[in-house]
Amino acid sequence: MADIMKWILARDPGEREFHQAVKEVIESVRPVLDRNPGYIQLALLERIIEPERVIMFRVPWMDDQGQVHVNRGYRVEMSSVLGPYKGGLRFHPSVNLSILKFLAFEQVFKNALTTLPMGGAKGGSDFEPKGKSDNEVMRFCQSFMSELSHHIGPNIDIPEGGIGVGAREIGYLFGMYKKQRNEFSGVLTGKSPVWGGSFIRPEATGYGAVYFAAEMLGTQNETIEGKVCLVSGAGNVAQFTAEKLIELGGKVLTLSDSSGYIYDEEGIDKGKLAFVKRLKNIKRGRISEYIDKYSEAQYTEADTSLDYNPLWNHSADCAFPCATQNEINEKDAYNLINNGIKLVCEGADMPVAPKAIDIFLDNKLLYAPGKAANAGGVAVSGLEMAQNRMLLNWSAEEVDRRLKEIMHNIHQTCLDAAADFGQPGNYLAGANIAGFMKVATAMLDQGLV
Ligand code: NDP
Ligand code: 2IT
Repeated sequence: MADIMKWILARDPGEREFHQAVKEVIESVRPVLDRNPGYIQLALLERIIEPERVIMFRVPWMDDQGQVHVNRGYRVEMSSVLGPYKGGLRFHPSVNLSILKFLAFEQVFKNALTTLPMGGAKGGSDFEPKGKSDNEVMRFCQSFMSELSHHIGPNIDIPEGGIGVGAREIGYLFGMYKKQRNEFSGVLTGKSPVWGGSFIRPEATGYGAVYFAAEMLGTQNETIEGKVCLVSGAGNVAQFTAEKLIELGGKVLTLSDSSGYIYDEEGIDKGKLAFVKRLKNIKRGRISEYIDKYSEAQYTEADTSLDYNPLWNHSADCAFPCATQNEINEKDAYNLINNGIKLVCEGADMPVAPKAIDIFLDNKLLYAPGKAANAGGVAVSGLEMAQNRMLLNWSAEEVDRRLKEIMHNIHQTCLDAAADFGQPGNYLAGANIAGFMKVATAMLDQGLV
């Protein structure tokens, strides 16, 4: 096992986030390999951590002043053992191969946990959509898709949104794919329900994370009602996490973006959340503008000289990190615990750093890893694919009912796998083991390919 880490450190030097994601899974699945020593000779782990295919391409585009820019586009097709490649796109200046390999790797196990037939992939670009006009974003999306369209398809690889890629970008990407291929198909998910999307897809990741948290609390005969919650981010996942928490009687105190966070002691209610949605999704503004409207709240600017994030240093019951990777470090973990936190549920991918995870597990907190807790998003993408194949649309109630059932089943699967391998209540071990076992079984069935 140590050899595998040594191997990828030498083979992929500098891919810090990818190493972090791989190490976590390898440590969790050790007992599975002890039970199945044959997996070693078959190099199952080595095969799982090597992407089936990586596509990298130039994305030239012209801004509104006529200046040409060049970005880099990627699609990491990690595994197709359970179905066609499936996973989101991220447009953010920090995007690089390490980040997309970590996300594609996580996606393989996440998608396995949904029980739907989907392989794992992730793509994106180091393009910064913030501050760009709609026309600039459209030209970028068209250039990106003019290349990506050669590599994807409804039976091959089905991308979706993610950080920096929302309904607007999915529309432009779909339009270009359709024009290039002369084909109206379910090649992307997260489409508008007006032209082939599923109801509840925008809500699914956040709602699913709250359903998962409710399942965890249920094991201790508790509910979301009355729970004081810290939520980070102000994008898709954060908005719908907050929405479902409020609906179930929780009190949401915080939201954030990369510039800072707001703390509203009264709680962010339905009306205030509607303001945030307009601010972020239509006006494309900053979360700091919340206090212009609600002056009783406080805004704290992000301060990179601090070795902790003050958002996580408030008294609360539950924490929902919904922004990005590694947003809760060791110090934040201690701050959360000292402030009485009982549950940490990852809406984002890998938001809790490894040492912070250890602290939560050592303190017997209810801690849910993203690959289980935020799987509702990709699960409803799978339901969108199913609806596209049938050329029909289920009602919002029907999709929400299926989402709830899927989250219930993922929760149970994690608990069962953890208990089976001697770590009862450890959702991290449970998610990694259950996802890995499904992928490993399919790989054995399909031979050395
Ligand atoms: P959005 O782009 O809608 O929102 C992202 C939010 O996080 C924004 O508030 C953004 O602030 C903030 N953020 C992004 N990068 C950073 C950073 N480096 N530092 C601080 N804040 C940052 O993305 P989503 O809500 O879709 O995604 C959030 C997380 O959830 C990601 O980890 C994503 O991979 C994961 N996820 C998303 C799913 C989905 O269905 N959308 C499904 C499963 C997981 P700012 O505006 O300042 O950049
Ligand atoms: O991280 C994720 O699971 C997503 N961004 C959603 C992927 C998808 O294909 O729905």
